[in-house]
Amino acid sequence: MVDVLLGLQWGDEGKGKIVDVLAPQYQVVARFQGGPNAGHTLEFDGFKHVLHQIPSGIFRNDILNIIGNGVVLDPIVFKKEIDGLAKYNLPLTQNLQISKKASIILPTHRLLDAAYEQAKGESKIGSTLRGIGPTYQDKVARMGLRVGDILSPNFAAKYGKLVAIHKVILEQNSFDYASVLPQAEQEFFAAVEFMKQFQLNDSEYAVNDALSSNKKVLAEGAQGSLLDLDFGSYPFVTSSSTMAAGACTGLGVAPRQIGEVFGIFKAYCTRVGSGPFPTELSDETGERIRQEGREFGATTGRPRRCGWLDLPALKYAIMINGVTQLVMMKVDVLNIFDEIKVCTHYELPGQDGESVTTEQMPYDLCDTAVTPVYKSFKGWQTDLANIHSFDEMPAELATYVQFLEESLGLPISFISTSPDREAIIYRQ
Ligand code: 2SA
Ligand code: MG
Repeated sequence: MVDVLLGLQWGDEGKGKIVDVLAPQYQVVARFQGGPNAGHTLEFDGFKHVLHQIPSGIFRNDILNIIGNGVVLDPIVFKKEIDGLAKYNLPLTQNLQISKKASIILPTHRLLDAAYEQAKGESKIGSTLRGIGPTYQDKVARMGLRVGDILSPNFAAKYGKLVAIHKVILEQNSFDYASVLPQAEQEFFAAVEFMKQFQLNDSEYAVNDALSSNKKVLAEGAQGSLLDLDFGSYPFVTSSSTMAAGACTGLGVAPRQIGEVFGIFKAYCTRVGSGPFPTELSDETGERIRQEGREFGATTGRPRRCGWLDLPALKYAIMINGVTQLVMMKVDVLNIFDEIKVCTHYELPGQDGESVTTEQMPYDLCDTAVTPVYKSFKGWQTDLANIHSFDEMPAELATYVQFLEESLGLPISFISTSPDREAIIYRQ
């Protein structure tokens, strides 16, 4: 079976850590969407490493890591990531495969990302400017380049044809590309050559062959369910399908092959970039969460917006993904609070001026004044570092966890209490 691991919020739930923890149970770890906009942080044995495009199973030598067809891959970032891994002596040309059908991010895609954001002005998405949107746009428009194209003798010509179209758009937007493009193109073509030493294949065969020989595959999601192109707070979303169904199209596996769906969420919420965020705290409490949780973008360093846990949003994400197991991250960040809040439902303006309550995500979250209604919990105010089982949890944390499990209708399989591999509270 393919188990899927994904974020239930707006990204940065701590997926990288959990993939790394679960990895020993799998023979294959595969990325199915997104690209260098992702920042998956792994910490163990006192070291920290941020991965962007490479699957989080890469530090385990006996795992095959696959960059699937649903990914948008930037060769320049890829080369930098591989160079950054050199010191670990990993067998990268053997345990990493890249789908020939993955899309390639060109230097002009990054410039287009910036040009579109500039043109949007006030209503900009807050994109990571890694060229994600424009690359998926070209894929859907059926004019993008794919990894397999780099093996073609016509690659330079194909590249030139697409870049000529990009230049017209950049000029229409009065975007100065001439001063940066030549240098970026040089780096791009060097990185494309570099990529050729890796296994480029039709990875849908690799994944399905693994399944036929009873191997276990873990599909590693990037970003989060509330950034999904269809179900996120459109237009403030990323351009890929971040939900469980995306693993099918992004790897070439049938829906009936999907097994467990691990839904990762933080004990509070964060969002980086623009867009609606009902439980956002623009006050001192939000600032305390940001400092305590070190909530700054792993790719861009941007400060993340912080707020209390949002159950309507979480229930929605659980529903569209068919989550089977929950994993709660970063509870230790809440150790400092004497009061912890959870949004149980929303209040919205109704048609006749009276307010109505709902537990559902409103269609027009961008335009509706949503007031979160909170339930308060007493904080546990205890260090959780040496706690590894549910039985040892402080009573206040146990009450909080029990409330979440009852509200969400699912067990929380484990709870993470710090970035380290070992810092986990397990359900017995
Ligand atoms: P894009 O670049 O087109 O995908 O941006 C569209 C929206 O998606 C958000 N987005 C993210 N949100 C959280 N984490 C992401 N990854 C990095 C991280 C981000 C960073 O791990 O911290 O370092 O800033 C990620 N990638 C995309 C983005 O903020 C836009 O709202
Ligand atoms: Mg991240």
